[in-house]
Amino acid sequence: RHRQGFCVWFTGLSGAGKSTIASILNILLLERGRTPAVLDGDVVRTHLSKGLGFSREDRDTNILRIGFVASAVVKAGGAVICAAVSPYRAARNECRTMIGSDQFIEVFVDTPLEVCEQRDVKGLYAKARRGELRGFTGIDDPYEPPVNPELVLTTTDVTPEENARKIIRYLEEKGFL
Ligand code: GGZ
Repeated sequence: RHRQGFCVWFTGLSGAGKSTIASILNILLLERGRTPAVLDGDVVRTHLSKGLGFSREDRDTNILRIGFVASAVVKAGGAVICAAVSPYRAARNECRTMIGSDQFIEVFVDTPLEVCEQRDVKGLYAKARRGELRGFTGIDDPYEPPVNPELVLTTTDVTPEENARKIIRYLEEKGFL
């Protein structure tokens, strides 16, 4: 059976909902007979990117490592889901080039900063506001939204399940599933 590799690349602020949608997407893909690799920024930072911080250089290193692993999976015909803040456009575009633009599905999880901050699941926004955490994305560090993402998801009016299904629909339309 012919199988085309692909990478679903989530980008968005901390607390935007990337990991939640990614884990539901993982389940939906499993139901369709795919067994995706999942590269979550938070998790990658405890293994592959252990010791890296949040300077631009370290973030870029983290993102390019994720992109490299993703490109290996895609070249092998696999499915891979990446979920990191990935705040810099240039690094995301390098990953797009490494993976192949046709196989790279950039998904912008467009949750407003105010909403992420209200959710503040990990209390990191509060810390950043108090000045206890420096260089926090969206507070005192940049986030560069994608210019031409394959998909833009909003999360204030759409459930994570619905958003994951939107991605499935996109993958079906493009012939990946
Ligand atoms: C942004 C930070 C920071 C700073 C710690 N800026 O909600 P989370 O907790 O789980 O997601 C964030 C995660 C970001 O790691 P990534 O590997 O996705 O970032 S990047 O793509 O920029 O390399 C957040 C936590 O780590 N975190 N400090 N300063 N997020």
